[in-house]
Amino acid sequence: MSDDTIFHKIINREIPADIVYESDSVIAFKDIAPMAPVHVLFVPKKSIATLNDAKAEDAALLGELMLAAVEYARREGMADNGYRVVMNCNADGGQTVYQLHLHLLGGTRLAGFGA
Ligand code: IU
Repeated sequence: MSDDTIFHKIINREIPADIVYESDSVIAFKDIAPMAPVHVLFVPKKSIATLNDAKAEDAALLGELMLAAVEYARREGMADNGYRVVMNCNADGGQTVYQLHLHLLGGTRLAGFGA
């Protein structure tokens, strides 16, 4: 399991990021290449490369990621209009950084999936 991704460097303050939330187990920062007016990444501090690598013991951590995103969406005033959370897994899912992370996207009307 890789524990030296760019996100680990952000967690360890080896490279800068615009950090908007942090707890003992989760960090959140603005995406460097935002796909929406609000685009924040919620990342566990524990090394988990992909969603495939999450174990039953990580259930609470995954819930914390989700709830931290909801809380941030509320604070940004996006709760009523809505927002999207996305987790990409492996190549076909579009994952490029192999430390699990949840994307929170909002602040505009996002295009729908599918045809
Ligand atoms: P993905 O789900 O693995 O594709 O998402 C990785 C995201 O990390 C992507 O949206 C990048 O813009 C973002 N990112 C970042 O915020 N800071 C970085 O230094 C790097 C990527 I590299």
